[in-house]
Amino acid sequence: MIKEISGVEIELVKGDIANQPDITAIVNAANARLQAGGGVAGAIHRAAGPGLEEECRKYAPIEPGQAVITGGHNLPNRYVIHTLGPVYGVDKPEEKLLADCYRNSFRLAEENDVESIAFPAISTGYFRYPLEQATAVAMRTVLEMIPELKKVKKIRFVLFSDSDLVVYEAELARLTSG
Ligand code: AR6
Repeated sequence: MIKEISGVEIELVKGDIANQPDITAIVNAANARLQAGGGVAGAIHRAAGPGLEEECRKYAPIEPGQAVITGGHNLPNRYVIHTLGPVYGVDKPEEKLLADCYRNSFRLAEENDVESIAFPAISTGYFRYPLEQATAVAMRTVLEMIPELKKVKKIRFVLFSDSDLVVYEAELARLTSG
């Protein structure tokens, strides 16, 4: 699904965040230490190679809601934006912290002239944020940010399963209808 809002394209796809060659910056659902780990972070670090962990060392540790930017190393993307989502039920207030992840990622994207950015569903894996709730926060925050964006022209959400994609599609349709 693709929707254009105020000149910015929002695209929802099923896929692997580490395989988005046409995107300037991909966002990593990182851990505080900015190390490889599993899920999204594992996939990104595997594809980027050891240079990424090395570059990350100087920024670690980060706090929930914070974001930092590095090069893409062996990835096809110019940048990786690493953000730490809240652990559901532990890091509070979780809605604000999750929204901060998206806001701070956009801030770094804008500062670095990023035209296209791809997000995974931050916090919805190992960090157990219920997908429907996380989707609502992600989508609402993105729609709030769009009027402030000067550089970013394309926002892609990369979902890992068909069922996750359906939830995102329903939320985007709901928020942009009428
Ligand atoms: N591409 C796109 N989405 C993916 C991929 C992929 N390659 N792999 C998983 N997902 P998670 P979190 C989906 O756990 O909850 C790590 O170990 C997944 O199905 O990667 O923020 C880190 O080191 C889920 O919907 O991120 C941290 O310690 C979503 O991406 C911790 O997990 C996020 O899953 C971060 O946990």
